[in-house]
Amino acid sequence: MQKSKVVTIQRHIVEQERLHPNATGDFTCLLWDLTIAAKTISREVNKAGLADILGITGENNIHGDVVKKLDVYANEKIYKSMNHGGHLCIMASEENEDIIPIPDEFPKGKYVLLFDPLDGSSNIDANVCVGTIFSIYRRKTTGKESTIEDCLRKGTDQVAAGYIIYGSSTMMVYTTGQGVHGFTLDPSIGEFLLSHENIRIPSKGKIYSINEGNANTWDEGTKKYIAYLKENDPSTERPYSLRYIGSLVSDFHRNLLYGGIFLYPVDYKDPKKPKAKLRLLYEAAPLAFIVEQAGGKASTGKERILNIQATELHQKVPLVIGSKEDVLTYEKFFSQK
Ligand code: AHM
Ligand code: MG
Repeated sequence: MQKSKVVTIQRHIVEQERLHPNATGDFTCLLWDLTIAAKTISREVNKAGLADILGITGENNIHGDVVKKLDVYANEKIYKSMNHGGHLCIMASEENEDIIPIPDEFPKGKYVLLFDPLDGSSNIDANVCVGTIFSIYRRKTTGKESTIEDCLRKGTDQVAAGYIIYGSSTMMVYTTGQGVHGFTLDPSIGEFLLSHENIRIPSKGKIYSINEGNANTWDEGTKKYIAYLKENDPSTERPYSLRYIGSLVSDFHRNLLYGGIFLYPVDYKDPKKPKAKLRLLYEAAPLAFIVEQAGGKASTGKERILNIQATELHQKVPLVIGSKEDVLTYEKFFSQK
């Protein structure tokens, strides 16, 4: 006899919305549209090695990265799935320099969608997991047209956030502020089924994830913290193991389930021009919302990620995210540098 009930993502979203007495169903439809885009992207990612879709377009995106065809595909798929439902007033994507308005012919809604269509896509030719990250806000401006102000937000204002990981199976993980829930796509029936209810990140892990090739560019606090993790002290479960895929969603997802810490600190190669890599609005803030809902923590080293007010669409921030105790220990090292 099967013990657990089968819950589709659709049913789960509806049940979550019922917890809000004034809900109109709009939000449920929005998330539902996103799952359709996710399924289509999953299908394309899975057959990437077969089709001519694999490879580069030859263009560079606004960050100077080489754009892969699947990035373009995922970006268009999300845009086209989300632009006509009447739930959104504006969108922004890692792949577009400016805000993405809803075309005039379609109804406008009260939500804002920020997304990274295919994060980690530089790995895709090697069959490494990639992911889509999304963040949803309520509209803030009241004028006829939604503006960039609706996108430049503080992470604490998010009403939902999540990611889809295209891995050995495709999973969607999301939060609406009532815990973090994971769904695995059953390709035989084309449905995301609840597989990880109320995910909690262990308060301390044994894994650290950082690009160690950049060690010479780190600040002193980060250098000392990573050296500390490598010291031998079984009573504190050190040395930690290094696991770095170089695909944020994959590194984050593993640490969310097993515990651990992911770091992408500022690069001080040119001390006059310190550089962060990851983007606040559609990478750091949504994952920070998820990790906090799972009992973890996300920080720049000195500031809670969710407290940062965005001032630019593609703003970059240092990101230290994962198990609460690990991030707290990092913050201690960082403050003593
Ligand atoms: P992308 O949005 O262009 O894919 O870049 C973000 C990716 C993250 O997935 C990953 O954590 C990071 O870049 C890896 O960077 P690096 O190769 O410098 O270690
Ligand atoms: Mg990205």
